Amino acid sequence: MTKTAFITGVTGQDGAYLARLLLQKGYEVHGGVRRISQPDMARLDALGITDQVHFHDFDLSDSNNIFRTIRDVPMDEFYNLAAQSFVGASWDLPVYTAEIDGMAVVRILDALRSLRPECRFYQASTSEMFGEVRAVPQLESTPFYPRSPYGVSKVFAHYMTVNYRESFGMHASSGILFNHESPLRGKEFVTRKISMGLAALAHGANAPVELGNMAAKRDWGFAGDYVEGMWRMLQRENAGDFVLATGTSTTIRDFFTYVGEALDMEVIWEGEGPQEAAYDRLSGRRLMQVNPKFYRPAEVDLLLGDPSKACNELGWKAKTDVRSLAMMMAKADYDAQARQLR
Ligand code: NDP
Ligand code: GDR
Repeated sequence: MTKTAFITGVTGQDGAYLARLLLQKGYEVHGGVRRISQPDMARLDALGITDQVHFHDFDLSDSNNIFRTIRDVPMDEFYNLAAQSFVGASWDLPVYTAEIDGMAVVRILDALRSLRPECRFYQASTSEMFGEVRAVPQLESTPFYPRSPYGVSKVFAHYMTVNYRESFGMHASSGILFNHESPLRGKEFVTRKISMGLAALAHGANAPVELGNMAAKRDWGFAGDYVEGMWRMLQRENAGDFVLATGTSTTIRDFFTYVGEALDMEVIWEGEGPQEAAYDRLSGRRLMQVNPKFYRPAEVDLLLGDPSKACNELGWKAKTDVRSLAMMMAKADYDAQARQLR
């Protein structure tokens, strides 16, 4: 029998890749879309699947809408990927972030409990819950110490997911995913900012890429690999919590260098902190300068995940290393900009 999935945040990076994966597996895919003046289907269009997804008006800020959607849309699996997902914005939008990334998750869980107790649930948890470095590498049992309103809201949603599983026997899983990127990544996130900015410089633009803290380290994987892990969590007999990560951590600085190399630049570094700058040895051009406005009020310095549990219990492993990811994103942005310039 055809399985049916509902994806919140279907227009986002992960939503698009997950929708494609589930369609390939023969699912009927339903997606929640916010009512905005011009709905943006660019990611689903890029994957060529827009006309295969059933769309529904859906907004996490409207509890009645959440209830009616769960009552009316057929669903065997519910993937909650929608969020105010930009950590940097969460200090400016703390209450909104808490509502959307925290409270709305209880509303979903409670509606599922009442209306569809058999429906399997996936919550998009995050390595940002680890926050301040307490242990390296980080795994399912590492204590949380979130460092942003985003991280705090996600910890609340994570424990609500655990609580509904333990209290009501719901099949509710939480994927603690480390950073995952792709050519479909939002333009404000650091990897995409770098790949777009360096691609523009490779095409002859002059403006160096403006960035913040270059020393932070992240465990970066490819989003296309990670959605497979989400799906596997819901196929298990028992729900649980799983870290998905590559097991390798890289500074922003090194990611920048990898993207530069993919675009035939030889990146050299000078200065430190706010004075730090990058140049291309071959052309002598300045590639990067620090703009302190991109520093965060509190930083997460080092994320490095241990995905052993996912590997052993889900048979999941990240297939794309950070250099391949940097190359994939550099090439995609370079080619896209070349098409625009034609
Ligand atoms: P994106 O920012 O690309 O996508 C977020 C999605 O949520 C978009 O479809 C957006 O819709 C939707 N959305 C935002 N606010 C609302 C709302 N109020 N009601 C309904 N929908 C809303 O995020 P990603 O795909 O990168 O991430 C998916 C999830 O995984 C998020 O929950 C994120 O916090 C979490 N996560 C992501 C990681 C990563 O590295 N990518 C790592 C760990 C966790 P619209 O198109 O209208 O903006
Ligand atoms: P993150 O991703 O906060 O880890 O959250 P982001 O790419 O925004 O930042 C990563 C690191 O880069 C540093 N940085 C900059 N970041 C941005 N955005 N812009 C800059 O100019 C810049 N310069 C330096 C940041 O300070 C930070 O240390 C992502 C999101 O997808 C979350 O939703 C998800 O939960 C986590 O990954 C895991």
